Amino acid sequence: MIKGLFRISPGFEDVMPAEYKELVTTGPYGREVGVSDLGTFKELIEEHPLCAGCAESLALRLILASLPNPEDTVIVGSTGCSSLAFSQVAVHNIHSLFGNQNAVATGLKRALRLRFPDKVKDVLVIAGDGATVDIGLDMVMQSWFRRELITTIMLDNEVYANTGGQESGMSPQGAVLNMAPLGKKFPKVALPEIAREAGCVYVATISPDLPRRLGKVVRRAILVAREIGPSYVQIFCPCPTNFKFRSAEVLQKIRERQKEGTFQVREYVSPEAEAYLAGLEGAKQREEQ
Ligand SMILES: Cc1ncc(C[n+]2csc(CCOP(=O)(O)OP(=O)(O)O)c2C)c(N)n1
Ligand code: SF4
Repeated sequence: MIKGLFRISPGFEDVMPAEYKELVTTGPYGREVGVSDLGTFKELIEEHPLCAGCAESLALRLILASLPNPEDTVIVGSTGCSSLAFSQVAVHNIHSLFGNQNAVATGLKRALRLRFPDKVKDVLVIAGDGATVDIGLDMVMQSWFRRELITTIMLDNEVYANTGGQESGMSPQGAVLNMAPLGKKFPKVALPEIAREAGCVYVATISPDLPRRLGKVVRRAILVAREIGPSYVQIFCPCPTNFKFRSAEVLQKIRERQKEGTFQVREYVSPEAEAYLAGLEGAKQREEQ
């Protein structure tokens, strides 16, 4: 995978929209970028189809700005709101059938290791909570049990948003949704704890309200998945459309939930992953001095 793969087919240069041309020419390649460089490169076309104020789109932008090696990264998505934006990002991606994302990512990662034994290729799953904790849970957990070297990111908006508001395993107890009018009867699934027990060497919960921390978490999750084991990141992304609050209130909602303790920023790093990251992060600091 090289920068040259992102190009406009000859003959179509004149008809492609200006912002797509910009995506092709100024993607996050060829230099090291991070969350604080957002705006100096193009990672996602502005006119993506997600709702105004959607926290998933915020999270997606921050993830795309945090990839340690975007040229050699493939994102595996799944059906849901976030998948609508994947045709508009500047990183290689594959759309998988709803719930199959970790099985597809497994095959892809193994194939890339065989095809490019001397190169680092990062495979990253980005999917909604319905795709991860409900329909795809079997494949998600089996990939963790097998210690597949992939990173799984859940965009947790606590609802099946794309199909109009059914409850998911991640909806909080009592949540009333368009298609759960009586309120959810049981609590949010503790997927971070399950991930840890199932073999993930790095697990974190985070939100787009802490952009730099989110960037660091995504980077660490991808780096450990290169050599140590699978990693899981759960990003809290409240959905204004289904939970019926104003677009501008998204970050405020996250802070309210943090204050009441129903959303917490957490990080678990296994001792082996800790030692590995300390080596990498120490070497980077020495380089920068
Ligand atoms: C195999 C399959 N089953 C069901 C659907 C219908 N479907 C499309 S999107 C979606 C909900 C996605 O919810 P989630 O994963 O939480 O993502 P969100 O839309 O909330 O971001 C469902 C059930 C589908 N497209 N394919
Ligand atoms: S329905 Fe919710 S999750 Fe889906 S695009 Fe709109 S705000 Fe985002």
